[in-house]
Amino acid sequence: CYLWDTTNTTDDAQISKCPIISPYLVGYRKPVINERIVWEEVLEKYKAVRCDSHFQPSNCKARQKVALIVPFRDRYAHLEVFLRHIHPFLMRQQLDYGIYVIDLDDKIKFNRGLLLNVGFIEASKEYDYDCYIFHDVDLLPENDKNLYRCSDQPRHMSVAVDKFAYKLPYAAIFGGVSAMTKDQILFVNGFSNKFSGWGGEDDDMFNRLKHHNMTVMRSMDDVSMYKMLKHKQSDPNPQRFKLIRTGMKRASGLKMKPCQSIFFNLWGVLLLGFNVKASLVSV
Ligand code: BGN
Repeated sequence: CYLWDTTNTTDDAQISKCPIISPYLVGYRKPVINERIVWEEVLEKYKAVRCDSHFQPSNCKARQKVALIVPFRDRYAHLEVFLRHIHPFLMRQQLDYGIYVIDLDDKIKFNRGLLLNVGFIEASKEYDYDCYIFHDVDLLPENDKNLYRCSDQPRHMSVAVDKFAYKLPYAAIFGGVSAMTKDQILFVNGFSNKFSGWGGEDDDMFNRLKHHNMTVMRSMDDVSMYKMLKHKQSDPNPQRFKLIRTGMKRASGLKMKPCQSIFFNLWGVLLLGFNVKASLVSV
């Protein structure tokens, strides 16, 4: 890796925009997870990545500046596999990107929403990003046609995960990997900081988006495929149901109509089983 040298930056006026679809995409490629990692080789191979985990294509101007925010706790083995997989994946998409791994003091209980908010604020201080992708460290995208960019509505990206038999577990899911612009994040005041322990902060975000009349977008499930790395189940937060129920009241003093809330969508899971079909859907 190399340090950022401002004299070396490409002059925006002299360089043309990267194509909408990068010529380097390879489509589906099974993620490599068991191979031993030799860091010297990785560093040699990806030396275009700066020491601060930032990369820009050298021959064109990326269409979006993307910050990947990765909440983290203890899973170093996952982090190595994830970084080795995601750097070449994002490079092939010709993105101008930075990766932010946000760790929490060991004394504090894991809080995904809080870590994502911190990542958003810190990344924004560093660079003028267009798009923030909130990314679990245990999810590896399998197809590079799953474009890591934002759109005019928030995107849920981990549509088809192998652990869930490549099916959407429920229509309102917003966890795993999701993409939002700065405006979208600020509009809903980010994630809730109140969800300590596993679960619910993503459902609360879904409610916030709904409440602000936004539409969650998804791509086709044959493109949005992910491999989930194996880990033991984290401790669910027993308070999460109550926090979700009262979330909108806290956020705006308003209560949601029952049909708008996650609970309505969870009923959908019970009724439809594990088989909500994902396509270009909005939920
Ligand atoms: C859901 C969790 C999500 C998680 C998905 C996928 C809750 C709240 C229940 C009302 N939601 O069950 O946070 O992303 O599973 O693992 O637990």
